Amino acid sequence: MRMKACWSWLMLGAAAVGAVTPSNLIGNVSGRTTVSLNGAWHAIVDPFENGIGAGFFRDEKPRSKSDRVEYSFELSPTLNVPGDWNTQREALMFYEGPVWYRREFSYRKKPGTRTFVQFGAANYRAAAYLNGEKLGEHVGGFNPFEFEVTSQVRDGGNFLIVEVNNTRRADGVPAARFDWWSYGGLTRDVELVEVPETFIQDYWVQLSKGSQSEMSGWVQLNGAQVRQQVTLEIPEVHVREVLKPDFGGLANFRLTAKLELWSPEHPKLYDVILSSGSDTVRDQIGFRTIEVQGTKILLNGKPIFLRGISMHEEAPFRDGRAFSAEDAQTQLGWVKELGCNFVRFAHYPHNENEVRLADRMGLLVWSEIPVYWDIDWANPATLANAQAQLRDMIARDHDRAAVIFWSLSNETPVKPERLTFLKQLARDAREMDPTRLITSALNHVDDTGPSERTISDPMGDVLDVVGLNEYLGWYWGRPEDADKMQWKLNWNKPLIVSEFGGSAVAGRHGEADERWTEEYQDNLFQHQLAMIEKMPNLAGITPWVLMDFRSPARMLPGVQDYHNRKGVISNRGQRKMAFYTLQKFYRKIAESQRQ
Ligand code: GCB
Repeated sequence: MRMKACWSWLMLGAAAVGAVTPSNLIGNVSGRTTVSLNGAWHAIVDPFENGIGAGFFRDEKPRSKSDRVEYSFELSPTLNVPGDWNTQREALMFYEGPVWYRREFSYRKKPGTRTFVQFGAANYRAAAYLNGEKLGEHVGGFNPFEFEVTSQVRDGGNFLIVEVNNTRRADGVPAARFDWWSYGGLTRDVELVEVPETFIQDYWVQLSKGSQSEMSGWVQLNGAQVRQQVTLEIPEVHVREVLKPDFGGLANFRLTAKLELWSPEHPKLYDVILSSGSDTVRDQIGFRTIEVQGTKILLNGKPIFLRGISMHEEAPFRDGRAFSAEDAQTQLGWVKELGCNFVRFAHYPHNENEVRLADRMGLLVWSEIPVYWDIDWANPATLANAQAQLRDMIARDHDRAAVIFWSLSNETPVKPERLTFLKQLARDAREMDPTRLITSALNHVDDTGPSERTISDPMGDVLDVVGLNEYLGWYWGRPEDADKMQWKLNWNKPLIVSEFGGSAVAGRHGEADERWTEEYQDNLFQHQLAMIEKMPNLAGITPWVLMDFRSPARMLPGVQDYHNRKGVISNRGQRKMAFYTLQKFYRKIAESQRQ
């Protein structure tokens, strides 16, 4: 494998202005000193964005009784961070626009350290100010970003103000239409992170493509002393390497080790310790290989069938965006209960709790950026935005063994400017990560016979693994039509049926041909699974979807009430009949794979 320069050298267009890009490891590893800024933040809902002109970021107070200051954080109610605003106040459920958040904190500066403020995610645009001074801006709702505040943070009292705006935009990623809720707010953790003056910004510790014992990677330092040596240790296998970074602070390495490989049956993680100067970070990393051979996907050199499910980052039992370790535990617990070895995190990068838990539980992961349906393909700013979101997704999770696919897009229309756009993303992804597989969920098929469909989207030329969303029995035809349907694929590549499904209200029963009943959904699953088993090149499936989720496009009263009901589990945790049908199918497959 060609040694990869660290991301900082890639000029991919910035989704963050003023931030350390790509944002990734500064605070998300153990060994760092962090100060949580989670909790109650005062928040001003500002539909006309008056706060820019009025200077809300200065947090002024009237100095005399005649002074006119037409806003007050103190008098404005609070919102919890992390959390979306929509589900914290009824009046904000449908709100789209700016909200200004303020959090006061006291701080003691430590000599010889640098301080960053890190946001796990803010949907969709954010502008941050510390003590009245602008730190920078960020675009894109699902990736972490951080700003260095070493020179702005004060000994004693500080105030951090963030304007978050979830307004959908035609030139955004995603654009103005999508089938999920545009939850706004500081949706993931916010914290201060203290690091030494020269610190380990990022590292790549993974097996080389195709090798089960050779590791090639790099460590990137940031600071004044970037040529200071770096030590890489994996004590369990007696690895201890001393590395010398180049003038840019990048230290490449290549080593061999006798490793137990990570797999769903044996999700072995090793303690990895990196140290340089006074900085030490510890991580837990698994090692595995992932490749394609003809129509097969090989994990650690052996073919694997991916028994998966798609899921949104939607909180179980309560409403809103999921963010916590408990949310992840509940949802991935259900994924395991279904008998899955694979999960598709649709349609955007999910929070790190989910990815890290997948690593520990032994669930393979499909990770995706929100290039969804139609977007402004010909707009260079939209491309730069998507490139930055791809870069930051890879930056955060490139050391997670669980992640095997980077997905570039979902159900995008076939047209030349879209192909140019997605090809660029594929090139970027392969350059940043030559080890994982590139996929996309496609939905363009040709009618090549009365009961024959051919997957012919030209993106198939570009991908390693073809994803197909087909909704036979729901958006077209009847569930029984699956019995005679034949599928063809234009490439000798693995195929994953990345979506099929139908909606059912948990507890609503009726005949198998009655829409919205559990019986309809279950019947659809039975016919689909029988059809899919016979599909050519089939390497896995991720039916739509684990749990019911909020969607503005789903209005039918008494049935949807602004929820997409295609979950095999309701958002209150009720398992529908289709859950058990899928579970039975996966048991059968797992059994046949054991033999
Ligand atoms: C799709 C989309 C997914 C939708 C789903 C549906 O094809 O990829 O985001 O929610 O269909 O329920 O229609």
